[in-house]
Amino acid sequence: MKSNDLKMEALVVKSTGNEYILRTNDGKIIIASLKGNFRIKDLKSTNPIAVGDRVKYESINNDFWITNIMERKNYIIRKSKNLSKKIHIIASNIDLLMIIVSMKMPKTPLGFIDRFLLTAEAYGVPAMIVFNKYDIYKEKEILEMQELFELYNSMGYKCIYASATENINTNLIIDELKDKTNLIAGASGVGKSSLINVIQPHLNLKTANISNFNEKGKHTTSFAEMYPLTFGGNIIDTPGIRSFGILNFKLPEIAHFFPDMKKYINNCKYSNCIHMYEPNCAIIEALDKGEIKASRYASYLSIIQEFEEAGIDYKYD
Ligand SMILES: Nc1nc2c(ncn2[C@@H]2O[C@H](COP(=O)(O)OP(=O)(O)OP(=O)(O)O)[C@@H](O)[C@H]2O)c(=O)[nH]1
Ligand SMILES: [Mg+2]
Ligand SMILES: [Zn+2]
Repeated sequence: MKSNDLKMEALVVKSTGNEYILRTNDGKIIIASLKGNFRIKDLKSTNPIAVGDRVKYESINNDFWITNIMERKNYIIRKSKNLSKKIHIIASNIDLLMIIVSMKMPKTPLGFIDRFLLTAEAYGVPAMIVFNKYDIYKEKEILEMQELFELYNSMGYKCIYASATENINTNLIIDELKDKTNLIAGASGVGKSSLINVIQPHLNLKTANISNFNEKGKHTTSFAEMYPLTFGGNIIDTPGIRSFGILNFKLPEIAHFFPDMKKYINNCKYSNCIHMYEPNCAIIEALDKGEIKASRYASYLSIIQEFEEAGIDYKYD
């Protein structure tokens, strides 16, 4: 090992597909490229290097080249937009996944929340939920939100309600983010970049009104990017997505990533039960008794059906 090896280590803070922005160990920002023969074993992703990766690099004639990627602690993926067989790594080495949702303008469907949580469980990333835009909720949304707090708290997911525009509870968010590498994710227009701007005003991230026509976000943020937090830690703003993906899991494993179902699995008659048509299924019984919420089971079913439609036993969603 050369004596300057450590100096040549850096953190990937942004990738546009052909160039990589790195933060070096001494805090400098440099732009690096990937050598043509760079490969990562075992992962069919469109991007071999993602935000959050620790890499080694070398400098040749003032150009920087990434030479190695260090082992990932974890990562979060989504299905690639164009190539359905491929996946896209959103970010790696995450300490906290903060899922941003909204009860209105735009309303986040429960299925989205459950898919985000499923992926977090599958890849071992601690997750919590922030209900943003609290300032515009009426009684109906507040009641609905309270039910969701109860549901998700009972599974161990912390929930916070907040408002970026009215600066409500952003201090509670700061307490969660401090000294961690945080991935901020959620649908377009829920206010991810707006929340980050309240927490770190100097970043001045681009935000945009949601469309009046269909009350959807306009995909304002286009690349995931990591910023250092002035109070310690890092924050990754991401483009709005509908859901994450999972890879290489077998159908009977899926319910293990639903903490509210997991506790019943051992009581099913068949060890490879997928909790749909099997007799003596403990999960169906719990559902009938109201111990498992119908919305959660519906999310579970939609994921299983997608896997089945794909015609193989395991697949990303
Ligand atoms: N009323 C209200 N509006 C908010 C709040 N937070 C964000 N907004 C508005 O929602 C719109 C979308 O906010 P963005 O921060 O761009 O949303 P985003 O999640 O980053 O969206 P993408 O980058 O497209 O994924 C903007 O018009 C914000 O002003 C909030 O707490 N309350
Ligand atoms: Mg944004
Ligand atoms: Zn079962």
